[in-house]
Amino acid sequence: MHVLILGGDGYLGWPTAMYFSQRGYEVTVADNYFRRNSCLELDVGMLYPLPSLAERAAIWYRRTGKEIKVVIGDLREAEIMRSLFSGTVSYDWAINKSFTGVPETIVHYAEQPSAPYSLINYKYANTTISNNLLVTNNLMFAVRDFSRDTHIIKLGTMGEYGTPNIDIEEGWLTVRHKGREDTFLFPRQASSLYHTSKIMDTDLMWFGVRMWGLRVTDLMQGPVYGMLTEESGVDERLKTIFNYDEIFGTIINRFIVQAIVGYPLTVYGKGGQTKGVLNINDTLQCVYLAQKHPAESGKLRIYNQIMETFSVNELAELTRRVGVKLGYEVQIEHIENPRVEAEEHYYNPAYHGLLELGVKPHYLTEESMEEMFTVVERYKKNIRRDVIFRGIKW
Ligand code: USQ
Repeated sequence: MHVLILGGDGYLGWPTAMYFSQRGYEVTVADNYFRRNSCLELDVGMLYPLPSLAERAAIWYRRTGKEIKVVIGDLREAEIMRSLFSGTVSYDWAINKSFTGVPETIVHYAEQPSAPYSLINYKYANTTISNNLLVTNNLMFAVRDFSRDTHIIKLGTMGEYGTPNIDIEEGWLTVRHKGREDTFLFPRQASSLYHTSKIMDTDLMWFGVRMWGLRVTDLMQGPVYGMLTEESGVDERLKTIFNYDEIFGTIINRFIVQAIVGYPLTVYGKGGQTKGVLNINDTLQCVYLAQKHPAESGKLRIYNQIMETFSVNELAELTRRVGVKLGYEVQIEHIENPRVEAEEHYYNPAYHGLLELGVKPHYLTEESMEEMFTVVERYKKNIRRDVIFRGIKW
């Protein structure tokens, strides 16, 4: 089985590559270093430095004897995407440089993933929309033209649904209208341009499914937290990228860093915003189980990829409790919300599909948060207070 991971250098991409490799899959990763380059360009820092993707693959090979092939390239260029299927690809790192063959599964993470990034100004909005849509479209056509049976696992996001005043279903809604009934994609109303680009991705894939019988799984993921996975334990240098800044850091990771450096936890507005969250190890399980049980051809299968829900206030309170237990003085500050979003809302998403596939959730507890504190503490001297909050306004 060959798994191709697009965006294999990112926060989720690299741990996913090791996870599949560890389980005996042939793995190829492709990435253009968007995330690292943006961290440099925007000067947002990261908790610790990272080896290059080729260095990571070489370390992984030395430690486990398993090969992860690396392609550095911009997947907005259709020919680079197509080379991954046609066999004309040139690997930037591999033990065996011959073509592995078309992938049976593709995990598509090759997206600009940040809501604040997408609203810095019109240029960053353009980068978000052009990157996310072009890569998805290039992928769709490559699969259509070279390997229609390949299963595409695409990362969507819970933010596509917004915060409707009804229960959120897993992707689809059956509507009765004037005595007739049909099933449609669940209504979507995103609150950032990043999230809007993800809605458009879904629409592209839904088109490919209807026209050409592609098989697609869309994983509607909530904010992910954590950094250690079983495979990253193999070598200190294999840890994934960890951002705590306003642009690329997600809320739980950010709050832990803030608590450690004595920066008052930045709760935006009233803090009643509620999100479905998950541990990075659960992302890996979900993607793996989606691969094991692929969508049928001609089907767009959608799962809500969250394990539990918390409001921002609850997350801040949990961080404060854990921080105080560990001897930190943790303040919580409600600051003016730079985003346009509902700060108090109804939120009741369904999320049983992945549990039925067999995911065993790692819940967020005081103990699991304490473990994250102990890892972040080791890098305390690297933390830059100036990147924690800049106030990118919607
Ligand atoms: N928030 C604060 N204080 C902060 C940072 C965030 O109150 O310092 C609030 C935000 O206003 C928001 C919530 O916490 O209501 C979550 O913010 P976030 O930055 O953790 O997450 P978000 O911008 O929604 O995006 C992240 C990932 C994205 C993924 C998404 C899943 O960056 O790639 O798709 O989570 S979801 O939010 O379910 O759409």
